[in-house]
Amino acid sequence: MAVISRGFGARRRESDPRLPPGQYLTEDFPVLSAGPTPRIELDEWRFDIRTEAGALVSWTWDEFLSLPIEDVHTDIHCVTRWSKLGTSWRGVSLDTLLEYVESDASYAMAHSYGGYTTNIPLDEVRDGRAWVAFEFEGEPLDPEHGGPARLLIPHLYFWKSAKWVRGLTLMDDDEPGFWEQNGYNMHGDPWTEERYW
Ligand SMILES: Nc1nc2c(c(=O)[nH]1)N[C@H]1C(S)=C(S)[C@@H](COP(=O)(O)O)O[C@H]1N2
Ligand SMILES: [Mo]
Repeated sequence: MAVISRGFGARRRESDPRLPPGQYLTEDFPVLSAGPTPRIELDEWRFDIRTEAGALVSWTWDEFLSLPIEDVHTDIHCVTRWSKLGTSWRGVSLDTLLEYVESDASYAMAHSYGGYTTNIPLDEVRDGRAWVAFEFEGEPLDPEHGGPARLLIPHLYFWKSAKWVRGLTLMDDDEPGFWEQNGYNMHGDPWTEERYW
């Protein structure tokens, strides 16, 4: 009986409507990093947005924390097939950050301390769909998970959520970032399984 009810439980969990196709639920928080964890001192931390015309806006850590901060509750989905439901974050929305620049760009390249990059469709990160997050479950974001701050773009596969993010470069045309140059999809919608090329 115990075996049967465990199996039933597993099937029920896999058919959770919040779970995109081909994903399984995990309770832990796996660390996926392409290189070593960079350590960034808060007094050296900057977040920059450079527009396609070359204009630059730059925030220090204190300036960044004085922006409107939002609580975010969301599910996250990694292309390696784990999904985590109901995670809690705090951060500044990209809507807020993009208000500071004048731009008609359609894409952005996110740049991280350590050299990681990933391309972002700008029309999909407005309207409360993306943040620069610095807290996870009520605690400062662990360095392994991208602290001091990372992108959080939960409606795309989690490789788009650049850890240790240090800025965005706005672009008229789409360009591949680190994983996108190595076979990952240019867009990355988990609901249509845009995993690889
Ligand atoms: N800077 C940086 N950001 C990154 C990565 C990375 O290697 N470097 N990996 C990406 C991938 S593939 C995933 S699944 C998530 C993993 O985030 P986590 O380690 O907090 O689970 O971060 C993404 N952001
Ligand atoms: Mo990933």
